[in-house]
Amino acid sequence: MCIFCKIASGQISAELLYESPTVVAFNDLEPQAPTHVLIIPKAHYENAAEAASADSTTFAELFTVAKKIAAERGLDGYRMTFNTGASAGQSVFHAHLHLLGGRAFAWPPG
Ligand code: DGP
Repeated sequence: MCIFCKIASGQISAELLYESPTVVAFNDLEPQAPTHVLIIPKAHYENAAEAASADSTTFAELFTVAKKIAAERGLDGYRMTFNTGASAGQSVFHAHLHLLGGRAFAWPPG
């Protein structure tokens, strides 16, 4: 079982910021911004593309949760990222939406 499946199922403790029957959100272990939340489907999909194809309703919920957390924190701008594939920086192969906020972000990203 992958690390995010263990967090989603409660086998590894994490402070959950949000939980529904299909999605959980928790703080990133290595935050890259004052807000750095990971929002994941509970079901295991290797990456965002796989998650979107398999369950578009749950995939859409990831964005709804990101919007809710950003609003709760009063973020006036934020970045949402799916690193998809190792060459794009994906290191955990369970689909996850990064919600980053609380500082300015450069474009293009590194
Ligand atoms: P990515 O590189 O896009 O696959 O992002 C994986 C993120 O997951 C990375 O920012 C660090 C975070 N992370 C890895 N292991 C854990 C963990 O056990 N707990 C938490 N909260 N975050 C983790």
